[in-house]
Amino acid sequence: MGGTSLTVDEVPGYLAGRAALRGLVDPATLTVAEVGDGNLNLVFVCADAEGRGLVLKQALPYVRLVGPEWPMTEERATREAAAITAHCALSDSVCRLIDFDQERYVMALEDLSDHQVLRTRLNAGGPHAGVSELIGRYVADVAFGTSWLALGEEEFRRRAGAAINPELCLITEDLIFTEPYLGADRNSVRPCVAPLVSRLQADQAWVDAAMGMKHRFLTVAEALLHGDLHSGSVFVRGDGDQLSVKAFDSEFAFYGPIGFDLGLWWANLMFAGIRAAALGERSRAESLFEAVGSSWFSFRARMRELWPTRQAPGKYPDAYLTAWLRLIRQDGLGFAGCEAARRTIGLAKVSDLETLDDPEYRVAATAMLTLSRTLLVDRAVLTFDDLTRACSGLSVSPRD
Ligand code: SR1
Ligand code: MG
Repeated sequence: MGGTSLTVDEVPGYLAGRAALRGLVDPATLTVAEVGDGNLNLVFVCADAEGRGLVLKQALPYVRLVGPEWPMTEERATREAAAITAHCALSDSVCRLIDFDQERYVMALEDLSDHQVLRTRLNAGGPHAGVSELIGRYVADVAFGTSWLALGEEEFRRRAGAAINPELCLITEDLIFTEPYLGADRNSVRPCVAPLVSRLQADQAWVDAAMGMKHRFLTVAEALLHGDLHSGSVFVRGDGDQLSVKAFDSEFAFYGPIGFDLGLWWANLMFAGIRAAALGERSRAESLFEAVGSSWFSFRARMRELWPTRQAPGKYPDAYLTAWLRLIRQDGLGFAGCEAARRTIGLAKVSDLETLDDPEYRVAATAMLTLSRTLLVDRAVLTFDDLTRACSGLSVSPRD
């Protein structure tokens, strides 16, 4: 029964008809707003007169950003529901799934209206202390918990087989790993950085490194990833002891290289930091660049904590973890380089850059493309201190 999109007016009746939902909110006093501002889905925020709420997310049979001319399987909702279920069992930093309607591809999700999207908070200059550490821990929890180390090899392969997501992975393969480097009609940049993009696309070291990351993305299946872990896929509320961080929107989930989730996260911190720097907020920029390393150290610490819980210690000595972490870190840096390029050049850009005026945009986009090259080409030797220095050393004053 795919293809029957809900409307705001239909939502109360829909909720009343779902046994799992009708007791959670009062359909008779419901207010409903469609707030989907992502690239793919309908999202309805529902609240009743008593202040109870939930969110419905429905997969459309096409890519919303482009329209019906780009059909897209609604099965992505089934895959997202499965990923949320698996991830919720392993981490508190995940938006909860309440119900899944397999016929209409509608998920009912925990209402996080008291949270805000991290990218919105960062663009407005809001606080981020502690967020990156929690994201590092979340990535470790779901990565380790869905890996062969926690599940055993046979169960791991069964789960990896069940979690394939070819259509959504193809979007990633095209947008993140192909088009920015080889060129595409869907690419666009403002004229002020077009010469730099042309130079990069003629830079064999950059292109080859990106193709190397595409190879990793296509061939490595370590854990059930979020698959699209940028600052628009993270809700935050509060600060300090009251901080709540919840990852959401995991429709791109698949068994892939763990560094992919880290790399997307890192690049999006860099976008936020470069934006801050371009706007003259130097110390805020530094703190965002440092948050890249913070998430890695938190990820690594949690992986080390989980390591003794692996199923077959005799088969996986401690040196295995050391080598594996090195590989994940290198992957993360390379994937960050791809995300830096794709969100600057390709389809589906980031408001961190796109809302800047031309003088600030020029320096910020130039900085992100410069970082992309450093991350990709130097990923095997780059330390987080090097990276912080590289970010901080970039020319990001519009007056430079
Ligand atoms: C056509 S979908 C474009 C992008 O939106 C999602 O957030 C993913 O990042 C995807 O690449
Ligand atoms: Mg998304």
